[in-house]
Amino acid sequence: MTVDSAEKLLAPVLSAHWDEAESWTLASYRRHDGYQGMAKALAMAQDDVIAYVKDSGLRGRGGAGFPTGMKWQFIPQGDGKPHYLVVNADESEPGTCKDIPLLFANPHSLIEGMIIACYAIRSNHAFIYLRGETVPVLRRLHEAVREAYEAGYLGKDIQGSGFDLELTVHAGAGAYICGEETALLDSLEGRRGQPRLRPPFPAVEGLYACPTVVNNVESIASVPAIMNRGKDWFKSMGSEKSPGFTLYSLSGHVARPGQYEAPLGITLRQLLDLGGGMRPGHRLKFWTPGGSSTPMFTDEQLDVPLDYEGVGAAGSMLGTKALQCFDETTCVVRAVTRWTEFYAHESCGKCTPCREGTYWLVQLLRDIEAGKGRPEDLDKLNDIADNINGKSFCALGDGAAAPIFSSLKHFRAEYEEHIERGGCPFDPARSTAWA
Ligand code: L3W
Ligand code: SF4
Repeated sequence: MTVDSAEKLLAPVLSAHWDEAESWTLASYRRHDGYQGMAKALAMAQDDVIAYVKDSGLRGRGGAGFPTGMKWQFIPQGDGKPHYLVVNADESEPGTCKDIPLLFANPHSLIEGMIIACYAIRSNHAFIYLRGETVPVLRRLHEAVREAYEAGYLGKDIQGSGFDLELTVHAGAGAYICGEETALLDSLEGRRGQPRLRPPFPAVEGLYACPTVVNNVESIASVPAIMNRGKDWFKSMGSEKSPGFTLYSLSGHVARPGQYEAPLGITLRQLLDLGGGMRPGHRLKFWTPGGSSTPMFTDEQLDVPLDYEGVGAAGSMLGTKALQCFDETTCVVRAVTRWTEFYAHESCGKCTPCREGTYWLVQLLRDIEAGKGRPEDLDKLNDIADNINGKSFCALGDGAAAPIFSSLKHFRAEYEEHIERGGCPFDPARSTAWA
């Protein structure tokens, strides 16, 4: 495919103006129909807004793909309790890098989406829980929120609608587990961030034990365009069960890594065409469809449609659409060791399978990588991962097991080679993945 025909696949909406000067300002956002979706929503009945977003088919962009409108509908009405919207901006999944650039370049799309969501679910207080290390993004968000208050998009009686909304930006302290929605809520309440038992789901008992919608940044930022351009326009992209546009984060050994906004359902082959292919002279060895928590694929899955059904049917998860591509110079044992070290470090320690299991996985992997592995270690790796997967308290455990299972499935011979040779068959100087 030529670059020209590959570029026809693009559907820039959230990223359409990122390269314009001061794209993050209210003035720039307004020049591109900013806050028009909000105006339409505020003129509608609240339940109609929920029904509209539900009919659009928008699915959560944080990893699970849960229908956004349905989540809003779960919020009980007439219960007399405050309702909250909490935006999960704690982006930390390895390879995932879409929400931070979106917030940096186009923060008003999120603020506008939050106003629409809060109006729909009858919430007068919304929170953004931001990954704390991203200080420049925090500053930019604060500035955008200030602009929105000054323009009357936040605060009392928004644009004469009678609807009030306060918006608080909260910076987390850098723990991966706080991206899990209930750990995030504990952290926001001032406690140590550890997952809560679900049910009750946040929609029933969330922040301060009140009904709460927790949505990903990209999910909420997509809502204004849907309200403004219409649900049929949105559904004209993607597939029947996974409609719309989305941000794909292409990274690793590719010629032009970056964010590519395109309809759901395109393939990695097409994305690689957009990104100039693998770096010259190299070929794809393995890749993740949605961050390291999603089982890895090889070049055999290049034509799998990148939507929830297509990736699911092929044995993985679309997750956050973080497509990390590794070429033939990468040692798969080394890559999986690094990911597993991450999970062991970030395990919150609440449940035994994940806390102990990730520790032991790291010990075995480090031994194999260092040439001290034994043949029986491969079954042991599989056994430990099996005792984590589905037996842990939250999704972090399953995520830690995923690269173990999938790397053993596709690259068992490479593990065996490490054990037989008593060391890594890759020249570390040539293995640039970790340079
Ligand atoms: C009310 C019910 N609400 C489900 C809600 C639930 C949540 C959403 C999805 O994990 C995945 C995970 C990571 N009544 C409900 C209900 N809900 N049933 O729906 O829930 P769930 O449990 O399917 O997923 P989750 O716990 O939200 C998300 C994977 O994403 N992932 C992680 C990415 C990390 C980031 C990041 O760093 N920003 O996103 C990547 O693949 O492993 O499987 O809201 O309350 N009956
Ligand atoms: Fe904590 Fe891991 Fe258990 Fe999740 S699976 S609760 S991160 S120990």
